[in-house]
Amino acid sequence: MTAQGLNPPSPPMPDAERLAAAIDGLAEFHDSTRPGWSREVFSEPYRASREWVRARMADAGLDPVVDAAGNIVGRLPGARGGGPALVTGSHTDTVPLGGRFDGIVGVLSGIEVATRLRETGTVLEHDLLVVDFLGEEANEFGISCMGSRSVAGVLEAGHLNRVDGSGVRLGDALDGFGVDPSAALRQAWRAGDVHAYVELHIEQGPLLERSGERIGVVTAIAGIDRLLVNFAGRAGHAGTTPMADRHDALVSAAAAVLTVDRVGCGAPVHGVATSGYIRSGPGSMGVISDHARLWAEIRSVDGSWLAGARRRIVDEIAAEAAARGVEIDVEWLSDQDPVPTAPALRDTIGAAADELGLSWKAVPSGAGHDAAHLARLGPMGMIFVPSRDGRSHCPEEFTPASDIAAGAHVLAATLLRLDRS
Ligand code: HGY
Ligand code: MN
Ligand code: MN
Repeated sequence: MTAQGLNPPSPPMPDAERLAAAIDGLAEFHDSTRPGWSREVFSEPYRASREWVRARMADAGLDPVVDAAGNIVGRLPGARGGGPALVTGSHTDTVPLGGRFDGIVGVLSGIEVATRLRETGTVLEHDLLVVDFLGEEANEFGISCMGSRSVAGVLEAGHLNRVDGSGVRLGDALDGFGVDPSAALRQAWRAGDVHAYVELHIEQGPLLERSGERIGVVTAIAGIDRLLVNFAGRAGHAGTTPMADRHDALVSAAAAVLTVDRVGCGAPVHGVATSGYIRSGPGSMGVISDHARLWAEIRSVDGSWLAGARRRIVDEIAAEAAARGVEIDVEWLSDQDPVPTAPALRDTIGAAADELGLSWKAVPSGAGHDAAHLARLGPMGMIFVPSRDGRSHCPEEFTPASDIAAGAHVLAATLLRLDRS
């Protein structure tokens, strides 16, 4: 144990092969009937994988517990433990037909770093928590980051009444997964519980790879506004109804998809807009659609652009639908503001990368992360490693083991520095 204030001990090198094997091991838990890796929240592969993650944390001596929101929380006791903790982690659920690295890298690297600290007898002053947060990805409930919202105290009772495409309530889905929804609403960590939170994650975009830098020091996490637009038109015979007389819900929804794209393409700063999917009916070629639903999202690290884009999208969709005599109803499913990382942690991560001789650059995160919610509890920072071809949320998602190990090494060096701050 080194005394307070002296230079932190040299960060132990992660075991790159063990970390790569862990990533491969977790990748086994997926719906093998579909391409890529599908391990969505509440799915059977996800349920089975939670037991595997908990066992790995136990093997690492982290004495894991599953909290009231279903988060798996491992703890490496510090010399002056019991006070504000160092926290790292991420998520292990995937999008449908996703990849093997998004979120997974952060959870398994956290376990690897804790393992290396124990193996080298490097005792931190603070407790180190390694967390696998429940349900980070976007889902049909419209509530991502379920577990990190709970610990940050922003999982709300109203969220539990959201339903997915088949009408299941989020509260019932949590209950079926062994989570007590009401307890999940009441287990917020106190702001003083977190000394600092640092999350390692793949960039999921092209900036690092294009720059040739090894490490990304994240400046801000994009705000994400997700919306559901209901279109109500009028059914009719596809063959006999003149075009001018139609109130076609599906056509208005399709026009809305182009509106969403146009708003995103018009962003003068970092701003993007994406239509996720449409559901319409009655779903026969011989019938004009009388209802349609569009799920879409807009994102930006610039809060003022985001606010303007929200207004423009709704105004333009409404005007187009009105011109067709189609009525709309807009429900904003989530409105997560942009979250800057803590400047002090950016400096610490940059210094850690410098110490290890790894080049780095400051990058924004277009992706959302659990870290955006943990920022409510203490200083938050994120470390990125490159994504090949900038691809993610697809089977092509890939980051070489050497880059992941480098990211884990920077995580270790950052935690050691923060431990003395
Ligand atoms: O969708 C996202 O931004 C993240 O990958 N959950
Ligand atoms: Mn992620
Ligand atoms: Mn993701």
